[in-house]
Amino acid sequence: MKTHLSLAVAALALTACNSPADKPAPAADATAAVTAADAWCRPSPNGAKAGGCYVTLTAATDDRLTGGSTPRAAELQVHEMKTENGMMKMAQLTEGLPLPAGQAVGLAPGGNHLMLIGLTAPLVAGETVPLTLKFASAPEVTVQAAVRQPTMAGMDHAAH
Ligand SMILES: [Cu+2]
Repeated sequence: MKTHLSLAVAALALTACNSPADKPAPAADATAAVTAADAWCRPSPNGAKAGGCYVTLTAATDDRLTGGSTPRAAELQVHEMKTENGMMKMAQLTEGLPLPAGQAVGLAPGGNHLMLIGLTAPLVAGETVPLTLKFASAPEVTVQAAVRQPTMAGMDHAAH
């Protein structure tokens, strides 16, 4: 019994020694940065506990938008819209939203968006909401999002 045990330990030690120790180190890039433009939020309907915000992000190096925070809500999540059985549903992007280097990634109504969950007060058109966005590599960015109605073509007709 004792012999078997020590053999097993020896085998384990050998395995550990043989495992590749030359894993590539993560690229420590000091230039990792994300610029945020055109941040805005939709006014939240009366009594709604959640609100949608949108922004255009451009990362200097490959990165991911992982989440964020705002003093206006308990949580700020990154959501995607997907169609399931003909129904539009939204889901949290738990792995974050990929931001390829140098490419402007737009979050917009009907697509990826920032979800404010547990609003402290309704988002009212005309006010400004600070949003702090967090990334996998780049330092966090705080933007001032203007609360306004969407200005998409066709919106006037939708109001009829
Ligand atoms: Cu959402």
